[in-house]
Amino acid sequence: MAPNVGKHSRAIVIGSDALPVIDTLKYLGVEDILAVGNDPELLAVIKTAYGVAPSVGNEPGVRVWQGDFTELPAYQGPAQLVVFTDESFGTEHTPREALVKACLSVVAGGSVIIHSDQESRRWQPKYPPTRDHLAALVAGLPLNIHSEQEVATGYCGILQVPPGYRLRAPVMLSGTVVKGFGRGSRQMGTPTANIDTAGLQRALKDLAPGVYFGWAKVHAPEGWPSEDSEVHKVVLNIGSRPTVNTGNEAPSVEAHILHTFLGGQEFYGSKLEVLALGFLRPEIRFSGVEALVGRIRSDIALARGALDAPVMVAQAMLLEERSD
Ligand code: RBF
Ligand code: ADP
Ligand code: MG
Repeated sequence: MAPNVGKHSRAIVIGSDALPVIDTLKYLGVEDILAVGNDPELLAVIKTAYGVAPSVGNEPGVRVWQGDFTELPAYQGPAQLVVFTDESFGTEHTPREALVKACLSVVAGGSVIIHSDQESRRWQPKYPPTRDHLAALVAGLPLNIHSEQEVATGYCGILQVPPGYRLRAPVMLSGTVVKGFGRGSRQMGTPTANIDTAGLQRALKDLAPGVYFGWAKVHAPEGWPSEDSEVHKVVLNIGSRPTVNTGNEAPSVEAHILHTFLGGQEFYGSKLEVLALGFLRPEIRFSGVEALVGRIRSDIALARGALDAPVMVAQAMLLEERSD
């Protein structure tokens, strides 16, 4: 069935046809399974069948969470595998929202499976998606279509999150730090140095809106300690900030540098170079600033880890060796 699942995998199974999928996963040796659904009766059946594991914690087991998958709290993930059964992919939320949430819930190299049995097809003619529809649904998301097939029990589409976060080629974004919208990302705990987009048009052609990580170098003001002008880890948002954008404010390129600057609070007007190396996720309209801040914290943790890889460390030299 799904590529790369085994004893130490965590799986999230969504929807009313979860039971047979859980059986299959148990058979494959998967011990840590979270069933997600709106129907309390089905979740009760699952609890009866598999016993009750603590709702959170490090003990593997079958757990249940009642609610809409798109609302699943981040602490329930991440998983190696997300399986949508039946209606869970199409009717409770839009398929695109379901896939965006799936990307956020699956580790790099993990899989997303869309499964439906023959029965549900009769009452849901638009499901499963056609190949073209599926291709349109994953556009811009870090998901590849691995396979799509009719199996004995119905339809099965397998999507995969690429195994690494690396961009095919690093992209250099360089410009002056300008004033942003003053909405107080500093109060959010994540000040973002906004790069003047005037000089970035060419580079931005290679980058879809979304969240990236890489290395950054600020040419800090005169008199600031030399550490401030060293190469530091960075998370980057490129896009229109749908969570907070009140109208049609222009897209921005904002860099939160993982360094506490010693020379002062701000460095507007300084030159900033960012080398984008990997894509983390698409931009999302969160339910509020709190959810956004929570996710940015995860982005920072993912970026820190990814940038420790020797291939990423080696790229930092591209900035260290540049002189202006
Ligand atoms: N804004 C959004 O509306 N959606 C996002 O998914 C989003 N992701 C971000 C990720 C990172 C790492 C950073 C630094 C910012 C992100 N933002 C996002 C932008 C955020 O709304 C902005 O920094 C503040 O509103 C201050 O301008
Ligand atoms: P604005 O809306 O003007 O971008 P922010 O609240 O996002 O305001 O603050 C950003 C400013 O904070 C940056 O332009 C920069 O001068 C300063 N700053 C201080 N520390 C950092 C950091 N670690 N990363 C990014 N910017 C920082
Ligand atoms: Mg900013």
